This record gives sequence, structure tokens and C-alpha cells, in this order.
Amino acid sequence: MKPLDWSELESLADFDIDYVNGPTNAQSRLRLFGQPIEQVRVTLYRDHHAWCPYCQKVWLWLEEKQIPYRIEKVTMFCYGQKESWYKNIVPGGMLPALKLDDRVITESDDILMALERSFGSVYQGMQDPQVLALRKLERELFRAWCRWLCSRVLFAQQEQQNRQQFLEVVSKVESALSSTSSAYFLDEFSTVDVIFTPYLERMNASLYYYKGYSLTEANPHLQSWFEAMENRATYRGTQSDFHTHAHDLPPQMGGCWANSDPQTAVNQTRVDQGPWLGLPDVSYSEPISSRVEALYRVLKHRNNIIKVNPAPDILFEQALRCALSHLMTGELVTPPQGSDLGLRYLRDRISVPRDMSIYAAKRLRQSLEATAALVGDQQGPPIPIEHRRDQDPANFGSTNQL
Ligand SMILES: N[C@@H](CCC(=O)N[C@@H](CS)C(=O)NCC(=O)O)C(=O)O
Repeated sequence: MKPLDWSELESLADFDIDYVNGPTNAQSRLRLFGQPIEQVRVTLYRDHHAWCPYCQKVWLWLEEKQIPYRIEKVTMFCYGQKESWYKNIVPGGMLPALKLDDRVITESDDILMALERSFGSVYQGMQDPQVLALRKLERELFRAWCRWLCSRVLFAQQEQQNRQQFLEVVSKVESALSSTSSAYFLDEFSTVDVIFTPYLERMNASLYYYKGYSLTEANPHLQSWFEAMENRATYRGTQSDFHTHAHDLPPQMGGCWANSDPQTAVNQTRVDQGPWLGLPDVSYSEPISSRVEALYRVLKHRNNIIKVNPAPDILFEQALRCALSHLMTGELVTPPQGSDLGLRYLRDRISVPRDMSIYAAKRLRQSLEATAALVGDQQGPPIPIEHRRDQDPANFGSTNQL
């Protein structure tokens, strides 16, 4: 079978969403939630790749409260050059920042408190005693996670101790979740869930990949919490996956260290080489639009995707059509010899939710891998761990087009 040509593929890419008023998504530059544009008082400055956890916190809060806002995307140091216009606003270049009327605020907690003063809180506010206690628990969990994930230990005993300390804090989180009448941290969805979201998501991904430990599978209340979160369109729009976090965290955290547990090696192969469907990084059912979404997103950026690929353009252009044909028809189409490396390079660089949602990414990775496997087992250049300049948004033309 011959691969579909670009116009045939375009005719299948019937996917579009309302970026301004529709569901939460990583591509929007303006969110109105059905309100007039004159109501916009807020601009959120967040990173291009949706990798910054503190940005996710503010982003999710704004989506939950349906506050009209603009989004300006900024490059993180680890993947490219910080925009000079941003340094004029925030000289240190840190993210997130938020402009409320004419005031620029940094520090995600200060941002949430300023937003609460103007727009009200998400259930209980940031200074509520119960919220304050849970915010403290979130930081305690964060520190224990960093100690386990990011310490390069010399002795197995130290690794064991770091793991044990993390698990002790997790049991406090389990007990907090078990003491409410909902699946959330309080009796209703609240600021506390917003605050726990970014790092629980990153802990779930990184511990699975680097420590062979599945946070959700080992902890029933956390499992129910993730399920409840995934019922919210707001969270789904900001949600990342195991592959993205396993490889975005090392440069941000200054290194993530794998242990020698045999389960770690099994999990790493699974996250890197698939099959991606069935990984415990998502619990809701696959939407019917996942393949069309993946196709639509690739078509939108296909020229740059081909340009940045290490395989020669002519070879990769055809190989990519073979993979997209598989994605849409289920039929395997043999790509040119030598294109396996290029297909796997792309497989390894799909970022969720920056490029597409979680199931779309799984389907696309699956098709890229199945197509590559027809001609060989060459892997792409390894994903760097000290920086991610292989993901510089400048390579995608206008840096705000991701
Ligand atoms: N305490 C700050 C932490 C913010 C922070 O650490 N931001 C990181 C990204 S996660 C940052 O902007 N780093 C500079 C960069 O990566 O370009 C907050 O809560 O907002």
C-alpha cells in the first residue's frame, strides 16, 4: 500500500476546537468563557511547553474560575533563550507571572492570593487554616519527593531511607484524602486540589519511570483523587503524560536518578517504547477524536516537524505520511529504508499537552513506532538530560505557534 498524500491526509483532519470559549487546552492565547473581551483584566505569562508546574497551578485556577484572560508564552532557560520583552517585565525571567489590571505579580502563591482578592476563591481560600495545613503538607511531600528522585545516592540503604521518608508523607496525604466526604482534599473541589495537582502529576510520572513505583496503583485515595480530577475538563486540558514528564523533569530538577529495581527498567521500556495505551497516566476512556486530533496537530506543524528531524527531508516526509496513514487507516505502510531513526526521533519529542492531548499522543507514538519497526530498530539521538534545547520553540517559526 502507498502512503496517503498530504491532501488526502488533510481531508481526514476534521478537527477543530473553540480555543477562546471551548474546553481547556494548551494552545489558546485568549480565554473568554463566553464573556465579552472588555472583561479581560488578566494576562498569564507561562512557559511555551506547559512544563512549568507553578504555571500549571495558576492556569488551572483561572480555568476553574472561568476568569477571562490572555496567555503570553515564554521560553524556559532549559530549552531556549528567554525573550527580552519578558525580561523587561520580570528581570529574573522566572515563571509564572500574572498581570492583573496594571500590576505584575510573580510567585504562584502570591498570584493566587491576588486573584482571590479580585475574583473570590475556589471553595476555601488560600489563608483558611485547613488550606494552610494542607499547603504545608504539599510542600513536605514535594521535599520528600525531591530527596528521593534527585539525590544521587551511593548506598542502597540511603535510597531505601529516601523512599521510606517519601512513603511516610504519602501516607499523610492518603489519610487527608480519606478524611473528607469527597474524593478531593476538602469536602468539595478547592484551591487545595489546584495546588497539589502539578506535583502529584509529576510525582506519579517520575516515580514510575525512575523508581519503578506507581503512586496511583499503590495508593487508593490518590487513585480516586486522580480519577476525580480527570473528570474535570479543566484538568484534562492541562494534563501531561508519563513520557513528557519523565524527560522534561531532569533539566528542571538538576537530574533524576533511576534506582536498580527491576521494575524501573520494565517501566522505562514501557514509557519510552510503548505500548503507551494502558500506562497508569490516564484513567478516563479514550475520546473518539484522538487520532484525528493527532493528525490535525501534525499537519499544522508538518513543515517544521520535517525540518527539525535528523533524517533527510525527502526521506522523512514520506516516512511521516506512512505513519499518519497507519494512524488513520490502521494499515501498516512500509516507510523508506533508514527512516526508522527519524520516526523514533519524532516519537520521542511529542509533548503533552503542548502538542496534543494524552490519547492523541499515545496513538501517534504508537503509529510512529509501528511504522519505524517495519524497517529497523535504530533509535533517534538520545533525549538530552541537562537541557532540552532539542525542543527550542524558536525552531517552530513564530515562537507562539506551538
Ligand atoms: N516559587 C516560585 C517558583 C517558580 C519557578 O521555580 N519557576 C521556574 C519554572 S518551574 C522558572 O521560572 N525557572 C526559570 C526558567 O526555567 O526559565 C513560584 O511559586 O512561582
